[in-house]
Amino acid sequence: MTPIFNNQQEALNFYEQNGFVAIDGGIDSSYLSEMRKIMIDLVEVEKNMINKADYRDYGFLLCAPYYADKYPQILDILNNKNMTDFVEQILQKWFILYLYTNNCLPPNKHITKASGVHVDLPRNIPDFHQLVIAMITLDDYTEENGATWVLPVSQNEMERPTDDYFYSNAIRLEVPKGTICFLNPRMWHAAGINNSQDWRTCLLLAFCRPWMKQRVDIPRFMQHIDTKRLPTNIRQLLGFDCQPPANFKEFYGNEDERTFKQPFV
Ligand SMILES: O=C(O)CCC(=O)C(=O)O
Repeated sequence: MTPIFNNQQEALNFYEQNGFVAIDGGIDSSYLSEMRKIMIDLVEVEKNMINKADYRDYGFLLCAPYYADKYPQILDILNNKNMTDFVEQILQKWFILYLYTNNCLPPNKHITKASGVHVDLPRNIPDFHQLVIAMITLDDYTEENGATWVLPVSQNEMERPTDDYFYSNAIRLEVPKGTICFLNPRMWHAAGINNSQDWRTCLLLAFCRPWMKQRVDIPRFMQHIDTKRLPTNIRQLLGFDCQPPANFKEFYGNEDERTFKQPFV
């Protein structure tokens, strides 16, 4: 079994060394079950909506917050302090969501786009963290249902390892549901093959610096939703406060007057 950390500093040390770490998410099991069902339903909704013959993203949602009108609980995970405290140690204050998706592995050996050996970020900036990925397991991850393969200490390797090397040296993230697995996006990894008769599900959140562009423009994706009443911390994480300043007050004003929240440089 993969070690599960409760202490943030120990978890951070393990992450920095190995390129991944698993922590206890402290998440209510009824929330996990509810989200599992919602994710599996939405995977079908999105597939039918995209309706393309060459659709390769089956099992993956382009922007989970898009569905927060019907399923507001999708946003509740953003209040998880175990997750946000850990990410803040790496990306510092005012980090935002780069992407909020999932990777649900369909039953019976269906191959998904994450099944091959890959990294999630093509660029490497030595000694600088651009993104942190948080994979929140909604099922127990086992070898049988496709627990993720990770290659420890591979986050600085630019070359893709051969499949032979990868599968002889990588380990599986065998963790219970409700675990938050943090992945350095430069670490070589692969989703496993789901040989079971049921879905293997998770939430996948990627966080970036507030001055970076999101993978998709989440605030514009949510235009059909009344987001004004969302709590400030949730709006900030969704990227509502990261517009560059457009006038003097926004640049020089007090922190709470600014429409963008990012450290002064
Ligand atoms: O679902 C998994 O096991 C891994 C997901 C992954 O590798 C990805 O989405 O890039």
